[in-house]
Amino acid sequence: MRPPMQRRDFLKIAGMAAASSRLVAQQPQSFLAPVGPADVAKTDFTLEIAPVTVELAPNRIISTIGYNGTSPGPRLRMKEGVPVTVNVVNKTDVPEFVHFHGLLIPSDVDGSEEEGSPAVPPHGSRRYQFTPTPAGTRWYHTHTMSMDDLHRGSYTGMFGFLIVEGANNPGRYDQEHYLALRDWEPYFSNQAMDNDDLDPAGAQPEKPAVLDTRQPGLEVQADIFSINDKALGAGEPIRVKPGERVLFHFLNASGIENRHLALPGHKFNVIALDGNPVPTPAAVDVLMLGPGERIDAWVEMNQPGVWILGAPEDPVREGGLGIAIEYANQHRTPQWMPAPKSSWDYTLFGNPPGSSKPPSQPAPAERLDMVFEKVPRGAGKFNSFTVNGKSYPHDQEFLLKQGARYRLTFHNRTDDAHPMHLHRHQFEIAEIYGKTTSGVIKDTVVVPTYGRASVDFTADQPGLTLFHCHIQQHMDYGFKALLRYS
Ligand SMILES: [Cu+2]
Repeated sequence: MRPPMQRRDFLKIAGMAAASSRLVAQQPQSFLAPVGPADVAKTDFTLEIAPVTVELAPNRIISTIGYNGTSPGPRLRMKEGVPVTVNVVNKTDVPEFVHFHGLLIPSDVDGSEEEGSPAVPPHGSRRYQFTPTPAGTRWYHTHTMSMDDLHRGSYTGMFGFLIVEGANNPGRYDQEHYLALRDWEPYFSNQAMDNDDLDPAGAQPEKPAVLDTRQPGLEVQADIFSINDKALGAGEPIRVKPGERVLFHFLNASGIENRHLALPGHKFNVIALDGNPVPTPAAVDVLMLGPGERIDAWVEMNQPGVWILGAPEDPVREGGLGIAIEYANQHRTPQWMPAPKSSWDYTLFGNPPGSSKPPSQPAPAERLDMVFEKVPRGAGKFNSFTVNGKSYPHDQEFLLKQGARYRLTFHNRTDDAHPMHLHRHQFEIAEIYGKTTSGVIKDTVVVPTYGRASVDFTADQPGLTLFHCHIQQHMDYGFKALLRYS
């Protein structure tokens, strides 16, 4: 570890007036700048990886790595089925990978070292060419390992929305906003805050009879948060009028923690999960997004006032995870009210149980089971993780027959809820929280603490396929597996 005084990244300069005024001059444009040419679907893109500064608030300036001088990076808007070229220019001293999350594309352009995608060399460039599919809210981000370096991988500012335009019709809306949730200046802690208590405390079928009481390792934590590039209170509010319907595209771009969101007095009408329209749109008080997940939801603006759309947990919201929603002609400090007690439940959005709608596919005959376990301090100061008792890469464990449909069952024997991501494929949630469902198509699912979940997918994307926890530290210390086509 480098001594703190030599850290170039995540430079906290609160109170250093002279330095901050110099850095303010370099601040990147707001992510929600007026819609311009960048918002038109294109076929050629350039992403330049280089140091950036992010002014979260006037006294909170972060120095990190970003794309095209900003963090989040530019919103990439592509058309489904129309081939694109993404030129990635790496102006840093280390190899980089750009992963296109949620797209069904070949291994060599997926942007994962494990799958054999070539790196973008230091001070070099690489061209990714692929045909974007399916339509929906996707995103792109670095896919390097961080290990014990909190200035690499998903701790940096290298992330952005990627929109694949298709025929999906989100319905009528008056405004549209893309909001990415982030944390900054992470550090190691043995007091990691647990924000998972808003989730179903019900079925814990994988809870061991005797719990592991060994001292756990250091985990990554953060106290500074933002939505896009602004901490709560520092950016422009979202200005609305009574009766407007506002469509939000949320992304949890954190590499650390599952997050919740609420807007006092309003409900979120969830229409898509991970960019895929859900069979049963439903209104909820609180959203939950694991790292990597997206939610598209519209809100009917029918409670005039000035409100905070933000994290229900006070330290997280007060640390910056929020944005003001300001109704016309309302002038006051943004208000927060505790959200009604609520459990996030993916099955709410599935085909209704007992409905005449059949599951979208019959239950697959092919089964793969994965048991997730945590080894306290299995990696020195840090915990390590195993899948089926073994560490990565599971050479012969997970062999896929092309064209077959699989049921993948996750047994989470750890005391954490993990956002599990399958590259280059989408899966349908079949069972979670002890309930069965169908029709919810995702690429990332949060498997509850000591919980079990089953997902079905068709092996129709030949090539190495990475499967991993989207919490950076967990992935780096073993929480991943490589699926191979036989
Ligand atoms: Cu995890």
